[in-house]
Amino acid sequence: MLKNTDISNRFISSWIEDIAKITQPKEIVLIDGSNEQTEALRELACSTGELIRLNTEKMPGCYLHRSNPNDVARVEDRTFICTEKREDAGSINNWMDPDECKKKLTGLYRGAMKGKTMYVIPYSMGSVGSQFAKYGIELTDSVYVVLNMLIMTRAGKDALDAIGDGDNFVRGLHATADLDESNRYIVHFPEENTIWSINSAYGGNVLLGKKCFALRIASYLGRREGWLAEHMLILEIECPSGEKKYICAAFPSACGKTNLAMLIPPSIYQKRGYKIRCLGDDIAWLRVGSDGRLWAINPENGFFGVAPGTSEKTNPNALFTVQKSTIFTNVAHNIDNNTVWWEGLTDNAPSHLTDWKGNHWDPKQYNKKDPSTFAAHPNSRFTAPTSECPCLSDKFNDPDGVPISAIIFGGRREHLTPLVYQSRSWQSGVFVGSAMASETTAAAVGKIGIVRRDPMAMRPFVGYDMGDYFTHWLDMGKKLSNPPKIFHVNWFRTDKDGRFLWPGFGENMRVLEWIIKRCNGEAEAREEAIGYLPLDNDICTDDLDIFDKSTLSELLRVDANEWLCELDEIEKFYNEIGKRMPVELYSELDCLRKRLTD
Ligand code: SAT
Ligand code: MN
Repeated sequence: MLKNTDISNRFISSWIEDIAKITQPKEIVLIDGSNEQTEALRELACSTGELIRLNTEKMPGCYLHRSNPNDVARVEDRTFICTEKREDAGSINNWMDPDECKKKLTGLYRGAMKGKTMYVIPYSMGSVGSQFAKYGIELTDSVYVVLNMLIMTRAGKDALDAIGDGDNFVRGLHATADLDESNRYIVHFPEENTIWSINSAYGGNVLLGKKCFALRIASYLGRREGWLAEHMLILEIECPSGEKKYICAAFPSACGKTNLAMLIPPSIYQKRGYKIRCLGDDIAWLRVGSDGRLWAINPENGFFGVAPGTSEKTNPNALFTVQKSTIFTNVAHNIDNNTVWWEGLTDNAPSHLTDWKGNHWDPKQYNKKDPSTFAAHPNSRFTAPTSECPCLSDKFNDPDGVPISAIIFGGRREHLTPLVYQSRSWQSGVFVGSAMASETTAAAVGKIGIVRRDPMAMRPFVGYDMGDYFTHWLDMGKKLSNPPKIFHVNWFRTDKDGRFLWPGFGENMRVLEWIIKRCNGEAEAREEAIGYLPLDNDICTDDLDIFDKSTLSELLRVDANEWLCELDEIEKFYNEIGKRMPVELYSELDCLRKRLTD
């Protein structure tokens, strides 16, 4: 039944046979990564209406896809970690008994691919052959998933060859089924290197190389093998001296990782010779190098970025990237010129739009405060190849990765956390990461704008117990003779009228400069209970016309009472994590409480 070539690896072929017996596809097609096959699949998707080909002159190789309106974001309450023992999944994750789960889902998978093609996608996370690389195979009945995976991962023959005759690959199974929300499941069997997904066809639920493998399964493997899989962007800063430094930064979904990773420095910084280049916007795999430093790669090969808000002003590099070879999901369609639009792309909407659900869009109905009136869905996305990114670092494909000087944690907080501060040590940096919280966004189904604890921006993505995860972070620090310095930033602090105090976007370069100077021992700091903060003149505000120094003082203010309340919340969260919470972090918490009350 398998088309193209037969697969000689018997672990793969017998697994495919087993799955085909259950799902009953009419045929099975191996994805080889060739241009011919990819083009034929695009044609097929256009003929069925799954994709709309956009203006070939203005946006060559670009397509629009609309997902089912009930299926527009990750579904955390339907995401499960199925370990043999419940306690190994931890108290933060949803858990199901692996046997029970398989029984239940096998029922749902039975006959789910009848009359359809099952595609076999071999893929590599990381450059094929790199010491960081890990391999997977996704079986799916969705052409949209295949075309996205071909952008997001290194998929095709090379990955299959790299797996060779072995059994060391992640088995991913996805069936669209009938998109029934009440039977939507995203389940992980970390002990068996296996992922099952059903009844969704959207983003992180179905592009199994991304959150499911590169974070949930990989974090589990990383703990076992002594490395880290993190929800982090990676960027390169070229300093005026020509020296290049690398930074990782963890922010929850839809908090500006893509924007920071592709930042264009303000003109005064450009004149001084600063350049920023991107290595990744979502995921980093981190290993201890033989030099005692932490080395990172981005295991992905594309960007699955949030479209709304992306503009010539906020992220010109991303906008350039998505002009070619990009799949847009749930953005608005500009029917006059067959291009795309989303809120924030331009100040005014074009006159004739079809909204993300495929209906005529009436601009008169538009209400800025009501996302249900938007032309594009707030979590609409672009899937774009890294190769189209004009500021991609030439280290992107380096199999050894890049050495990391600084790790930044950040969240979306109206109050409390200052613009930037540095932790005192690796251990206190792990505390800072563990205590992260952020207001929720449209990237996951649920209420928006609620503060929730989101340690290391990994709450939805750690494939095992959260306490063990923190212990693993502490252990990693012990193996690093030259660890990165750890910082926390907050671009989202507001004044009493709810306006953002900090301009953000390219201006974040001013904060990055302080961070790099701290790493180089070139900037002073004032010591506060929570860590080290910049002295008033150490964040450059030249050329920031609408900005006065009192705003900066407000941005860097630490309010002991607010922090004491926060510590109570952190402690509650630690208690929720339970008995595997490392004592070191409770002791960080106690010491901070003491410093704040002294
Ligand atoms: O849908 S994804 O999980 O891939 C995107 C995100 O939430 O960061
Ligand atoms: Mn993400």
